[in-house]
Amino acid sequence: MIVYFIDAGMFDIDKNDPASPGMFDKQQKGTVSFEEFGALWKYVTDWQNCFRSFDRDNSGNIDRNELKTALINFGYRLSDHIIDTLIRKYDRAGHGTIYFDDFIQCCIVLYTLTAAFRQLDTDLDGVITIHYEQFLGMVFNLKI
Ligand SMILES: [Ca+2]
Ligand SMILES: [Ca+2]
Repeated sequence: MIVYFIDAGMFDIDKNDPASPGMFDKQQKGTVSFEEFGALWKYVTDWQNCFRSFDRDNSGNIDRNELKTALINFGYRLSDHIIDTLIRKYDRAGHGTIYFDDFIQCCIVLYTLTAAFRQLDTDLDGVITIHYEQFLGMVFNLKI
């Protein structure tokens, strides 16, 4: 399971990104010690438990309504239009549902994009005005 994630690019080693396994390689040796593996394992099982709790019908994947409930629980207020967009983007099999690793990816990307937006939305009204180059800089500097 873990090897699969690494292959999928989920855990790109980036020491500065808290959402990457670099955070488990505390000694920055490029390898993961037993303790660090424990932390990594906990990270994965936490995600698994999170996924299972939102997979209401135990289908092994997250459908549209399950995703909506999950994101509301995480504190996001997103329109149905955006939920549909997320499903389309992360629905690898084309069945209108999202698998475990795609669910994690979806959550992390959403978190990263939201954090980047929030930095510029200083008055927290959900609106930002940025220049073209600011936008490009923002997007290309994202670790997604
Ligand atoms: Ca389900
Ligand atoms: Ca604003």
